[in-house]
Amino acid sequence: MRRLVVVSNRVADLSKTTQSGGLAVGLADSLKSRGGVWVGWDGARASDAEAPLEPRTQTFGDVTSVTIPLTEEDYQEYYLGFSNSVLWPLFHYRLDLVEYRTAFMEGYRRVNAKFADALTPLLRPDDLVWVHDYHLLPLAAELRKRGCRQRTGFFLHIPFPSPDILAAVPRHRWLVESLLEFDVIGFQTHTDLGNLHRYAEDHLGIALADESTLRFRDRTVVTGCFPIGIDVDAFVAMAETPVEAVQIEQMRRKILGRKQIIGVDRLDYTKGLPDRLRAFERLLELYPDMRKTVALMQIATPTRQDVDAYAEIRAELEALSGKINGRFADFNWTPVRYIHRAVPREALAALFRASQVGFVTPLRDGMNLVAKEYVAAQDPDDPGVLVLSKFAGAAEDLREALIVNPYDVDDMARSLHRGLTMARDERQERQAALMRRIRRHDAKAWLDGFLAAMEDDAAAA
Ligand code: GDG
Repeated sequence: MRRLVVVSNRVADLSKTTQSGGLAVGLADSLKSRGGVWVGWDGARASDAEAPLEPRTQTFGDVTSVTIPLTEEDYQEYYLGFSNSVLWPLFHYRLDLVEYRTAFMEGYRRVNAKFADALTPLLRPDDLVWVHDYHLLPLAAELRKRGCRQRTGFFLHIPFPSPDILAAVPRHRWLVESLLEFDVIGFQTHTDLGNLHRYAEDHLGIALADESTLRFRDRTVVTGCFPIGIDVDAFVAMAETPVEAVQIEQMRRKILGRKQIIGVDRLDYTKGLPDRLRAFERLLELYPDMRKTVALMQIATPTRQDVDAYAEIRAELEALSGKINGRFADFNWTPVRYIHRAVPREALAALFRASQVGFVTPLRDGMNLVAKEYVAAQDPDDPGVLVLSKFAGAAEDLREALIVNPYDVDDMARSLHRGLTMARDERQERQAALMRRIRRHDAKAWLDGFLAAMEDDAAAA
């Protein structure tokens, strides 16, 4: 079996992955089973005075982690700048939030070159190099410049925008040409895949060789759709494990005949949080019988607080939840519970199970794992209803959810009402179908599918 080298912006803490759950576990397991290396930034920022900065290597059984230090300048230009103030908003169709500066682009190239410098001496000839996400689009190109000929794969966790949106950023052609230096390129959805194909055709004049491959600079590039998923059984088990505080709260609600809608997101402007709160407010306006009988719990985990746009959305949400509570709250009922903190994973799973609606309304999202986690957490006998944005990658598959337009507050309010009043047999049918879907496209299927595409490619070479 070929050795796997995973490269991502940050390296998961390999000593802790059993607790943290999610994707890191799947990748770490895969690394452990075949032996491998995980390379990424260590999260620290060193001042230039401390240079030269060397990568740090740690070994955990058969897995080696190599962390690359960044300077304050790298952090500002590569991470906060090009990655999170240009590519993140651009790829989520938020041209209004893109803040392009030439220095950001230069920092981005410099850090990708730094990653390539650290990687090159580590690589063995038959390694599979699997690179993750928008921070590292040009990494294969940098590796090729250094003479590396290993098989490289790239998976984009976020959406790939339509060609006209992408063309709004300077040097877009360079970005896509760099991306095409990978041997395998994977996306979350068919929409994203189609967007790359259209860009290649319209801007680079490259026609598809067949439905998934294109020829670029005398090489064959394999492109595909690999929807990411969760470890369903692990999440089911977690949701079935009692969490006392959640159980007590659930009993209290049962006695009072109250229901709960839940939202869980990183506090990001792509997640559609202000309109989600407005939709809940609209529910209370349109259906007065819902007042005092339903509450919204929104957990919004702090993230990227050094980027201005994130401070703005935080202030907006605090004002909105205060406004809704001021308008509707009663002495024994608080309509919105807004939590701006990270919550332990076990508590999240229990909260999902104890909530009658999972409210997932991103304006754009690569996939959205919360939608899948909400489904996995439900009691099959008395399941809740998933209300899901049509612009989440997950909506391409999870068709038995109530699909909504996250820009249409009335549409979301009506779907909330429908979910909260849905008969048990319809809920059971939808739940069973959704469970089948999240099992078919789980974390293992994603991992195995992508690795097989990389290995196939190697076999074909
Ligand atoms: C990117 C793409 C794509 C959230 N709050 C807490 C917490 N979480 C966990 C959730 C879930 C994960 O974080 C979030 O994953 P999502 O997929 O929903 O969203 P992004 O973070 O934006 O992820 C996305 C994903 O990459 C994978 O490819 O699906 O489209 O944007 O697992 O449960 N976990 C804990 N406490 C919290 O407060 N423990």
